[in-house]
Amino acid sequence: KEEKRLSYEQKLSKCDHSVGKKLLEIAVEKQSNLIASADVTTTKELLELAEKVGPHIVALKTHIDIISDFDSDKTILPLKDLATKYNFLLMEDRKFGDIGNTQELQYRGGTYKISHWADLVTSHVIAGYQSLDCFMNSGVIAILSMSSKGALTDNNYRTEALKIVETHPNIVGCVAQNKVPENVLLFTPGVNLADKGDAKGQQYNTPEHVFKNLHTDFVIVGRGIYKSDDAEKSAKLYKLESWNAYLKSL
Ligand code: 6AU
Repeated sequence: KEEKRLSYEQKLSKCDHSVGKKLLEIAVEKQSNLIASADVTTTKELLELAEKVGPHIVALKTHIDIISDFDSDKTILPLKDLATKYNFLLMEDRKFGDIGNTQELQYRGGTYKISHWADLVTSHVIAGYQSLDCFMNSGVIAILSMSSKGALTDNNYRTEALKIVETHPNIVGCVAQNKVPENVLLFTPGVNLADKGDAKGQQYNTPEHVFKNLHTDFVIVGRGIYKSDDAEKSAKLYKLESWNAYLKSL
C-alpha cells in the first residue's frame, strides 16, 4: 500500500535540523511551498526579483557565482535584509561535489563566503558521507537525482546516496525527480506550467504532477518566474498552484 504523505505540521514534529524546522514553519505560516530560483546575472536584477517574489516564497535559490558584479556589501547585505523583511531563507545552489577539505574552503572562503549567509546549500554526495561534515552553518540539500535528460543518477546511485541523506545530521532533504521516504524533505526543480523543457536537456513537470506523484515538499521554479513578464504575478500563481496541489495530495 502507498505510504501516505505527511503534512508540513507532521514533518515539523519529526524534523530535527533547525533550518529544516524553520523552512517548514515558514511554509505553514505563508501557506507556500515555493522556492524561486534567481538565475539572474546582476545584483540589481537579483534584488529586484527578491523584492517582487519575496512575499510568496519560502526560500530564494541563488547561483551566486553567476552574478557579474558580486560584492559582499552591495549584494549580500541587502539580500539578507529582504530575506528578513519577507521571511524567506537563502539557498545557495552551489552543488558542491568535491572532497571535504576542498568543499570546506569553497564553503567558507573565496569570493562568496557562502557559510556566512546561506541558510541552505545544495551538495552532491558523490564524495561520500564525511565530505558533508564541513557544512556546519547551513542545512544541506543533497542532490539525489537530476532533472536533465540523460542524468547519470541511476537507481543504484540513488539507493546509495539516500543512505547518506537519511543518516547525515547536516542534511535537511534532497533534490530529486523520484519519490523518497516521508522522513526526508523533497525539493523538486524542473517545474514549469507552460513549457515541457528547453534545448539544453532540461525537462519540466507541473506542480500538480510532482505533488501527486512524487509527494514533493517544495518546488523550485526558475524561468517560469524570473523570465515571465510579471515576476510577482507568476510567483503568486506558482504559489497558489503548488499549495493547492499539496493540499490535494494529502
Ligand atoms: O526552472 P528553470 O529550468 O529555469 O531552473 C531550474 C533551476 C536551475 C537549476 O540549476 C536547478 O533548478 N536544478 C537543480 C537544483 C536546484 O539543484 C537540480 C536539477 O536536477 N535540475 C535543476 O534544474 O537553477
